[in-house]
Amino acid sequence: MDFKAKLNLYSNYTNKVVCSYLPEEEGYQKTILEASNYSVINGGKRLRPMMMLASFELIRALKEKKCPPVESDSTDISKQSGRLLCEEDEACIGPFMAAMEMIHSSSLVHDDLPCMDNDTLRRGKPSTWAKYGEDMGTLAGDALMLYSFETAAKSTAQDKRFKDAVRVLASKSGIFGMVGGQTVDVELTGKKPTRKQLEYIYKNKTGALIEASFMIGAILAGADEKEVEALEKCALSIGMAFQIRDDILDVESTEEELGKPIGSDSECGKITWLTFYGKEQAEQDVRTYTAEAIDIVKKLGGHGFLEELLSYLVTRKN
Ligand code: GRG
Repeated sequence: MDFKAKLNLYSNYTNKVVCSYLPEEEGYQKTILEASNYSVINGGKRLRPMMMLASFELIRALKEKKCPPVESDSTDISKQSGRLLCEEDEACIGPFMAAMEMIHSSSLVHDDLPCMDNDTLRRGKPSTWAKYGEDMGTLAGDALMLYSFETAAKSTAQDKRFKDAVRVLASKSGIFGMVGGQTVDVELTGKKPTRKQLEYIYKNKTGALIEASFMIGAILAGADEKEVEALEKCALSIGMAFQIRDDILDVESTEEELGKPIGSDSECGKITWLTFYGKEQAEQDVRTYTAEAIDIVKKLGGHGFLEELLSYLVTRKN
């Protein structure tokens, strides 16, 4: 199977799992349910839950000393039904995959608000606040953030793994993760950050959820502390590469391709990796961080699809 076919398989399956946990749009609070679901269903590459799934498969294969299912040419379930996990595994990790995408979506909803980036376009469609109003946009972000934990609680993971996974989900999303990174990003808008501050922003604002995705996938598959740490490091490199590529796209892409206005960083007065280090160095850094991440995956036994996905992200167009 070529990479594009595998990517289709993984993203369709991930999307199905994520959407299966979205709440019904009913009751007096229907508007907020619609606004929350709109922000999740409204496109999105599903990269974080997909990475969580790949990390789960990587550790599972390492533990079982066999190839990840999608790479195998034998009678794996994916070829028969487009399903990548058996029912039991899906009940364990599925709620966390959905929870991760909900937190990610809630961060995009809040990031687009007038008090943050004031963006009216997201994934080529009106951003949530632009469609539902600023009040409902704010509430939709709040609602999704909390519903993600309600969803994670549906996991059938065993006690210790469940507790560890929830702890990672909360801490990487919060003050010592994404919220921390966004705080510094907002405070330094219009000012020149130091290298350390810039690195802190990228590691936390963008990297933290990617780290959580890898770590949770690994924890649920039974990884030991060292394996979780290795994947946290791997994900940090991916997060750095991903955000630097995002900076490049903000300058080089088109609104049509990106699904949101380009040039928004400089318009907001943000110093990015690109403006700080220059285009050549930024492109080199994307390649170096990605190579570091792939090296860690290989050292843990390798995962064909994940390695290809990471290489593909170096030149992603949206
Ligand atoms: C919700 C707890 C909580 C806090 C919100 C506003 C905020 C705090 C954080 C903003 C974080 C942010 C927007 C970081 C940028 C990360 C980034 C590059 C997102 C784009 O990710 P893609 O390309 O998006 O995976 P799609 O559209 O594919 O889902």
